[in-house]
Amino acid sequence: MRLEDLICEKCLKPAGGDALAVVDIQNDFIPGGALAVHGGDSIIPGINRIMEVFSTADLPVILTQDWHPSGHCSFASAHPGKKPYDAFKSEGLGPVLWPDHCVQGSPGAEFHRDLDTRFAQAVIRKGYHRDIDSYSGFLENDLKTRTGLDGYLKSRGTKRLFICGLALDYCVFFTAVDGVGLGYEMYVITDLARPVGSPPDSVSRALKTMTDKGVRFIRSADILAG
Ligand code: VGL
Ligand code: ZN
Repeated sequence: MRLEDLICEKCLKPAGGDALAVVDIQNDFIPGGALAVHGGDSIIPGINRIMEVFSTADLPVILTQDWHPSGHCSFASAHPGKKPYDAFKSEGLGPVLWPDHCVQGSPGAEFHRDLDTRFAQAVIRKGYHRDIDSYSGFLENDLKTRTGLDGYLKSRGTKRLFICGLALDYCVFFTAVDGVGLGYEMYVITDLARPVGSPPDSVSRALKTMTDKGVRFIRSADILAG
């Protein structure tokens, strides 16, 4: 299954009840960063355009920000003898360990300078508990601890959430699946997301699971400005 082949919705105009979440457009996920996602920078201009469409229509735009303390449990450096991208599976961690990334207050944790953060009304930070990782913007990997995103969206009347950003096979994927579980209609904007691709089956697993759970896919060009 390839992202380009997924069935896409056509020509949809954002309206009341819609919101946009932009996932982890931070220096460490951009080429040159600690956990670089191939082509991560190439989606930023398109993300700015779509954020403008939502904010101009007075619809919620939320940024998520990976925000780890130093020594975070998801870092290979916290596990003696392990290297970044080594396979690792334990409660709420894995399937691989990561390089140190998005350390709180570090330049790598900052939003990329080209991201136009003026269009966002809320920033949800995640992954700030040293012993729990959080791929999803809604729920930490213990599947209990909430980030507050659901409360924010519900209080702004959101029913349908569009997501884009990095990385397709981790934070975008888990946010999309949790969103469905919390009752949102979820749309991944296919041309505005890029994967890490580690381990090698991470993208195919993510696409299959999202499809099975009822996540929908749309191209940014099919989201119409008002
Ligand atoms: C992410 C791996 C580790 C992501 C965050 O934003 O997708 N991936 N931390
Ligand atoms: Zn992380």
